Formats: sequence, structure tokens, C-alpha cells
Amino acid sequence: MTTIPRPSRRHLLLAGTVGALTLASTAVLPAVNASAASGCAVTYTTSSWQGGFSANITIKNLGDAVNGWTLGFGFPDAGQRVGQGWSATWQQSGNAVTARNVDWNGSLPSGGTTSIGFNGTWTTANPAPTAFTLNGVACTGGTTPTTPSPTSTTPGPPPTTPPPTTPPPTGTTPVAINGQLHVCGTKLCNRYDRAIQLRGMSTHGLQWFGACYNDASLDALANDWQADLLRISMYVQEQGYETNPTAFTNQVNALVDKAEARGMYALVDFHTLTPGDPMYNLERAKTFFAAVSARNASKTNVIYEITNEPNGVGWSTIKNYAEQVIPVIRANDPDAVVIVGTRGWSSLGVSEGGNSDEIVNNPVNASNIMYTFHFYAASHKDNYRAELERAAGRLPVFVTEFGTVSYTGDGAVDSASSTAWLDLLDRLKISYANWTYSDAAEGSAAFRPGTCAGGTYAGTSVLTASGTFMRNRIRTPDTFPTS
Ligand code: IDC
Repeated sequence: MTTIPRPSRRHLLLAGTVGALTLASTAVLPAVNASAASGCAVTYTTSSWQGGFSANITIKNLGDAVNGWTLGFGFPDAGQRVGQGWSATWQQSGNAVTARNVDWNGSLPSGGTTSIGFNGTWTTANPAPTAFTLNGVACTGGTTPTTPSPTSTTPGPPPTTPPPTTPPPTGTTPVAINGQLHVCGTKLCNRYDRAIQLRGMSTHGLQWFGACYNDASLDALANDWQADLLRISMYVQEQGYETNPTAFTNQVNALVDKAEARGMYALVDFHTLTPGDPMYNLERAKTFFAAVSARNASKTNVIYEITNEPNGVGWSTIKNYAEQVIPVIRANDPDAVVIVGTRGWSSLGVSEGGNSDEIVNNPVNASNIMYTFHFYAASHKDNYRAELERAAGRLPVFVTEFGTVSYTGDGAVDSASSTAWLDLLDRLKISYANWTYSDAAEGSAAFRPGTCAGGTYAGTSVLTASGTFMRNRIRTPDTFPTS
């Protein structure tokens, strides 16, 4: 295993600036031939800048189910080279490129899709390849086994319009190194199929603290705090999403872009709290996640948290909710990790007298998912830590929210308990986001009141006790495996 300590982001930011000034190209391949029973359709999308590019490829299997696949294509220009790739094993010989599946995406059902990609370089030109093969069979687009026609000119799938996007992450950011994440066993894994831990911060409610999330504050989070992750907390009630779905959806999307531009993962939090029954918001959740997952499908930095803290309802209700919302996301973004809230304010059931057995015995019927655990260090101690450790051996767990203070979100930092918690999360490689990256007048806020109006976020002079504690923890170098 090799590990890369976190260097400065200066190089990345320069690369991004160059990218914004030069060309960005998108190529969607039409069908070039009709085909018989087995077949495939490929969408090849690039963002390109002087000398470099990032390619995203979506493969759709139009034939029978396959277990193990190899995608082949040739670069039209001799100067084009594959660099670091993700979600496949990449090889190039001359201009011929092959991408072989990795463990978790090898089985492709009939009609199934998967997304892979790579960062590459070019010298004189960067045209899109025009012919792809899947397991040796030409990918001819939208033909089906029942409509063979050698002279057909039926076009392939309609071009998808990518969202306006900032230059792709390159270099040494968390997203550039780790790429599209997936769940492997009980862990969150990167493009090398190795377990990683993401450490970052949660916004406060966007309806109240939207002014705290801007280029300067997110530069501070990425560069000064060296965070891997921004959790975007979109309340549904309390003057949140339900009052203006379009505006809140746009606000979330804008923050996904800002996280992407800085190489951070974006955790999209559908912040249900009161009422505690997620079913109350089922239709809103479907509408919201359909829009956000369609718009951000080609990004590699998005993780979906479908309900914040269910409470007062049984696990079977949460599971039922999850099994209705997850397919909405998967229809657009099949390879994104989805995180499911748990009973008792996402305490794995503990705060309502249960434990993680109810999930282990009756898991959500979906793959590539994790389960939420939340704690507030001054309120939740040894018995919660013991249950988390027990659960983590059996379930993929993500701490999408926690506080260094009491569960009210206020009060003093409990340093001893917070340290015990974070040491445990580090040891178990459990990812986390701290509540909150805001200047709310409460102990859990990282910034002193008035900071967001002042506009300076980097350094320690603007921080509360909680902010100082969290910045110290998050700034320590990551050790992301790169092979
Ligand atoms: C708190 C905020 C507080 C707000 C309250 C109600 O800190 O300003 O008035 O919500 O909206 C959670 C929730 C999170 C809470 C947090 C602290 O996910 O929304 O934020 N908390 O109470 N679960 C446990 C604690």
C-alpha cells in the first residue's frame, strides 16, 4: 500500500483556472452500426483543458447479462494518453485502450449501466473515440436484439445535457485521488477498492445560514481545514425545502459544484427532523432526489443521505422509505453511494431502546448503501460507542453528523468524550461530518457569531472552542491508499 500525505492545493487551483479559460468538450456517440443480440451503448463525455482532460464513460449493456466485462476503444490522436482511472482497471497499448471491470461493477444485467472514467493527457488534439467494444462486441448504440437491420441508421440514445460544471478535479484533492466511491464489505472504498475515511464538516440549515457558504468559506474548508467532505444540510421543514422546492434544490446543486471545484465530496442531506416519520416527506424526497441525481449523475463527488434523523417510527418504516427513494436515485446515478438514516435520531436504534440487530436482521434491499450513526459527545458516551463498534463489524456505517457538545447543539465542548469518539472513528475508518460549519450562536458552531458577515474564515482567530478542536482533527494528513 502506498499512501499520499496531503500536499498543498495550490497546484490544483491553478489547473482549475486554466481549465476554465479553455475548451470543454462533450461528445455523445451516436450509433454507427446496427447490431445483433449482444450489444452496448456508450456515452463518452470529456472536460478538456490545455494538455489534459477528464473523461466519464457510461456503458449500457444492451445484450444478455454479463459477469465480467472489458471495454475497448482506440484514441484517434497519437498524443492521447490515459492517466489515472477509476472504477475499472485501465491499460493502454499504442492508441488501444482497455478498461476491465473491478469487483463491485463486474456484473451488468441486461439493460444495466455503469460509469467509469479517467484523467488523461493530450498533445495536439483531443477528439473523442468513435468505436467502442464491450467483450469484443461493437457498441452500436440503441439497437435491440429484436431489431437487427444492417442498413439501419437508427441513432443511439439521445444526448444527455451535462450540468454546467466547473473544471474537473485533478491532482491531489480527496476527489482527485479517490474518485467515485463505493461500499466494499462494511467500508467506504475508493477507486482502488481500498477502505478510506472522509473527514469534514456539515453546514447548518441552509435556510438560516446560507450566507456562510461561499467561495471564501469553502476555500477555507478545503485548503485551511484540509477537509474531504462538505455535508449540505437542507432542512425539509422549519422554513426549508417544503417552502420553495426549486430554490432549495438550486442552492444544494450550487454547493455540490463548489465542493466539486475544490475536490471535496458533497454529502446531500435531506434533513428531516420533525416530524420524525420519513414517510411524511416521501413524495418530496422522490421529487428532490430525482432532480438532484439527474443533474449531478456524471459527477464523482456526490453522496446521497436520504433522511437525516428518523424518530418515533420503527425500522420497518425507515426501510420501506429507503426502498422507495433509493431506486429514484439509482435510475439516474446508478453508482452513487446512498446513506440511510436509522431509528432513534440515527442512533442505530439505541436512543429508542433498540440496537443495530434490527438492521442486520432486516437490511435495506439495495446495494452500495451505508447506514447513518449520529452522536453528541457530551450526551452520548460509552454505551453508544460500544454499540457503534459492534455495528461497524457488521454494517457499513457513516457518521454523517455529530457534535462535540450536547444533543441540544449547545453547551461546552466535551473534549474527553469527543477525543474518545474521534479516535474510535479513525480506528474503524468511519467517515464523519461535524455539526456545524456555521456561526450560529450555539456551542456546536465552528465560527464565532458574526464571522459569516465579516467574510474571513481561514485561521483560528474566527473559531469557537468546537471549531478549534475540529480544525485540529481534520487538518491532519489523510492517508488515502493509491494502489
Ligand atoms: C439543531 C440546531 C439548532 C436548531 C435545531 C432545530 O443546532 O440551531 O434550532 O436543530 O432545527 C440533531 C439534528 C440537528 C440539530 C442538532 C443539534 O440533526 O438538526 O441542530 N442535532 O440539536 N440531531 C441531534 C442533534
